[in-house]
Amino acid sequence: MAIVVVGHKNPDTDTIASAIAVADLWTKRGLEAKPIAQGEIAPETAFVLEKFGFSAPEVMTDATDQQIILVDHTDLSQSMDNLEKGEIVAVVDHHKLGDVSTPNPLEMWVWPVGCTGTVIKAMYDFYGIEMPKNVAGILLCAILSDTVMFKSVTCTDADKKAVEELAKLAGVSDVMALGMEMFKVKSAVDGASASELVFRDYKDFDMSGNKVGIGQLEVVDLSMLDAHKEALQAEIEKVKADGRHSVFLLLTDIMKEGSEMLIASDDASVVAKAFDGIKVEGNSVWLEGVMSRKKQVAPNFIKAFEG
Ligand SMILES: [Mn+2]
Repeated sequence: MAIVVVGHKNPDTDTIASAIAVADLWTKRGLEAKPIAQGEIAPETAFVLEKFGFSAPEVMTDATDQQIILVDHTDLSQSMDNLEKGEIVAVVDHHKLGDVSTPNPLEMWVWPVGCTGTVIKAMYDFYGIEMPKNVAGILLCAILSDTVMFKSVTCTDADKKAVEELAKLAGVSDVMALGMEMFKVKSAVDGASASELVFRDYKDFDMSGNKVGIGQLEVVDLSMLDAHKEALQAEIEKVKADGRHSVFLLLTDIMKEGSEMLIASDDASVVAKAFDGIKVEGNSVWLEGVMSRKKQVAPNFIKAFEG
């Protein structure tokens, strides 16, 4: 039975591209493996797969009796059902170590870089296996996506170097043009409801006993959202009213490299506390240079709620 290679729930481009690439690498090492997904793929990922001639991996959610390789996550909450009834044989990731554990030794490749794709490039090199052109293409896109075209604070020199080499392998001459094309697909907001947009990339946090939601929409140009802002504000007010202290929605402009944050809160003074006394006018604020919820927003609010 083929080893299943799986990324996190609510799959993004890195998770899907990494599953496909690692399955290819393992199969070429003589261990049959197949990529799977825990759910439907996002429009950005569909664009990337189509561009390089792949179809979406089969959806599978139960790990019972499977041999499994985890990519792009090690948190039980993000992984397959019944993971303990399967056997994890390898992990390839770039996040903090989560809470999975194994009874047997395993192969682990976990690096503090901007994307799992960067780790996988190094694995092909390590095993001396030639990477197919189309695999190079999707890994290249995964790195551009995860690092927001090198602008995220999570991006490292290793990611940039991997992109350079992958672009050669994939025959992509203009990496930034490909990235823009991809982010335009990701930015598409017309036709989506306010609720879909708020929850497209949304996480709830427990901050000193307060339930706080933070969503994020990344677009290539904030003006794309002008017609939607009122509805988005109304939607986050609604989400807040459902048992939360605050809901924040980051509207991230990847070209201007900053975020407008829409605010719905029982006590909006936490925003000034979180961001050095910044002045809030009405229910939104511009956060210059802020693009990462994980590194530049959630930790600030966690501290603000503590104080
Ligand atoms: Mn990733």
